Amino acid sequence: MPRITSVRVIVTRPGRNFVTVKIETDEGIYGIGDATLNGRELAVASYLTDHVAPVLIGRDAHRIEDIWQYLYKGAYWRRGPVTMSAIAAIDMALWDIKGKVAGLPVYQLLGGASRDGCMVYGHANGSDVSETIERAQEYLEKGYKAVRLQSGVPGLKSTYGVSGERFYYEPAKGSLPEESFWSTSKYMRLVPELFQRGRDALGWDIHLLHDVHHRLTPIEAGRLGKDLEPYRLFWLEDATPAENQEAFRLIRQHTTTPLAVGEIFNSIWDAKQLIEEQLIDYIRATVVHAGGITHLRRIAALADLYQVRTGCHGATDLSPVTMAAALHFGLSVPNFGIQEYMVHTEETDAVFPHAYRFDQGLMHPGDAPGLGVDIDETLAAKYEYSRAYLPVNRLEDGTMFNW
Ligand code: GCO
Ligand code: MG
Repeated sequence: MPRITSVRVIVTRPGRNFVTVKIETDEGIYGIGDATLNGRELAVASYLTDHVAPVLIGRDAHRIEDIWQYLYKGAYWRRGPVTMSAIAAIDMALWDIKGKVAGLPVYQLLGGASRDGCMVYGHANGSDVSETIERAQEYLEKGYKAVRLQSGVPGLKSTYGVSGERFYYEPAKGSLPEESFWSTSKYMRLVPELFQRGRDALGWDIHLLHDVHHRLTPIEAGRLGKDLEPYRLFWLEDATPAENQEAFRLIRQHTTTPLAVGEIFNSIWDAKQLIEEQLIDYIRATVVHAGGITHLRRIAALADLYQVRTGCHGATDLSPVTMAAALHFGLSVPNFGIQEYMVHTEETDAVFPHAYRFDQGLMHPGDAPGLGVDIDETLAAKYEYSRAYLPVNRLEDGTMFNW
């Protein structure tokens, strides 16, 4: 039985900030987990170093469920993004260790492959509709089966999901938050045109997705979903803020466009009503922000009872360690739907060498024992942390709004 001898936190910035936990054991085997919480990284780093590491030394690394329960129930203060990202990182690292000890990739420990690979979607972002479609065409050429369309909105200086980069989208920047401005009416006029022209140019064999990024009221979301019905979206994401789960009842009354939600959820309780009332079609909770593989499996098991499928968050602020863990989870879980995939920069990939691979629109975690991802600590040490914030968003009259 491998005993935990050290729990270390590694903060690095190969192009962007990442927090990684490394658990070492007396048998020489170690595991790693992602603890990155975009824009609030050091809070999780401190939670792990100051409060979690001391209670893990000497424990049996194989007791994943018990350690999960110990950290969740034992803190007394349950849930929340900082706590749940810290627990997630420990959980990932312990699965990594168990896989390495067994000599098996983690997906084999989770019941084995339920499919050949995990369908992923890429991000086509353009400053206008034509540019977005051009980028979507590039994804088609790369073999993607699904792509998300986001376009700049005429009359708005900047908008969520659009960046100057071709395949990277990196919203966290600057030592203070950037301010962007929003107009629901301008946006609502643009999106149906985006998808009409998108279908005309890209055809019907590709899945199309869109992220509203929490910016509509439920009745506006109902209207948008209805307007988009002719274009048969794979999903409409984060149509309205989801703290109030009941709000989705109103959207459901008005549209059959499939709904996805949950990238900011951190526990099963955030999604319980949404799932049980079948108010959503896809749950976007991720390994890193929702308590690790152990807790995400629990969420997926609940979702499966209601024919809700998974669609895990996979933006660039989720490190390659999360990407690997998400693919082991996705390959094995019965109700997998799709996985978001934004390629990392070369700098990031060099710090986190990994076994997962992309082929013809599907991704596979590879067959290396454990998670199949590592951290090059010497290289990581060369990139110093620097504070970066997600943007904030205001209405055109200056009112603070949802980003
Ligand atoms: C997505 C997300 C991201 C988040 C980002 C926050 O669907 O990929 O909305 O773009 O905004 O990951 O850290
Ligand atoms: Mg999103």
